[in-house]
Amino acid sequence: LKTEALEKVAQAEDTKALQDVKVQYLGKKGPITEVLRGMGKLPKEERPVIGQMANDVREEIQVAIDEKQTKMEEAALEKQLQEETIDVTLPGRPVQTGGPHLLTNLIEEIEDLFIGMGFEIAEGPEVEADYYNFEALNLPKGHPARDMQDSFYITEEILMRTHTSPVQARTMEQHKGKGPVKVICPGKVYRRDTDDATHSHQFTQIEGLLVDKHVRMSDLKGVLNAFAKQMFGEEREIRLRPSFFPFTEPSVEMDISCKMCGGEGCSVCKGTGWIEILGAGMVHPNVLEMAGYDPNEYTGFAFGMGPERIAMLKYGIDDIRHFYTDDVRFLNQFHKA
Ligand code: FA5
Repeated sequence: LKTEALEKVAQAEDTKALQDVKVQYLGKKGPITEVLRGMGKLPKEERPVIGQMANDVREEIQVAIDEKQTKMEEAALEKQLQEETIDVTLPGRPVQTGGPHLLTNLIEEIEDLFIGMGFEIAEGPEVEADYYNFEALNLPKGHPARDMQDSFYITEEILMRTHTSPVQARTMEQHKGKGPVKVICPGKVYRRDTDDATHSHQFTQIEGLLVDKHVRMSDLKGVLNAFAKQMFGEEREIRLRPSFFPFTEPSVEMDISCKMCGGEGCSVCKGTGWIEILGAGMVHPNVLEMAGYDPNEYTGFAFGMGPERIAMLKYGIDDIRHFYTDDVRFLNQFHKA
């Protein structure tokens, strides 16, 4: 019986078969239980001998089953480990990494250019007082030129700034009418403009302001020329047109020849061959005076440019909306390695 049971244990191929063997030989209806149950019928002197023997056999079969069970579990674990092995020598899948937006990079490039000419960086709030956005810039309430910049008002006196020019007024005020000011002010601005290929309702500007004794229009021209040549290269054409801003007198606008059509005229430059990138001029005496500077002693120039337009011209981007729709296929082209 014992040999037969041990053989079956050895032959069992899975836990189910092993369990069957256990039930068959050690179960309640198994032969060993039967022997033990029939002990009462045996002569007294045989009982200990038979009992001992039955217990020994049961013990031996039980040990064999337990060992087999452990072996099976180990084998199963081994198999699982082998199947789930990770091949660490396989090349990894490339990880998509983000990077600074192309506008962030361009703004930094422009900042570096002006820092190289001795300018410092100044900042101001995006939620601005009507006073700094308009009044301090010679645009009193009801001035028709306020319509040039359709605004998002928050209250009657507070709005989303429509340009970075309020930082001019704030910076001059901080200097309390004394000493030179030479800053550029990058930041976001907001207008109720209808979005199209060259207009966005939220865009960025970089303001420039230089105030000192004896600053002339030719200084403005020199700085803008140096900037444009470094930004676009010697071969691109630049032109200054007379213009109007209430906070500068005289005022100009600077255009760069269109890269898309090479000056022939296309949908981006609306057939003109030129794209306007900035407004500029000599700081109006009223603006100097309101900020505490004596216009008889000090003069200055200021400019405000649109980095989106500059990026479009520099990289040949045909629609300003690409900057703000977050299409990674577009953005990835401008990631620096
Ligand atoms: C101004 O905002 C003046 N504050 C600029 C200035 C500063 C003049 C200092 C004189 C002295 P303007 O509205 O033209 O001006 O805007 C300046 C530049 O911002 C434009 O040349 C253009 O490059 C960009 N810009 C204007 N409106 C938009 C728009 N909706 N979307 C994208 N860029 C725009």
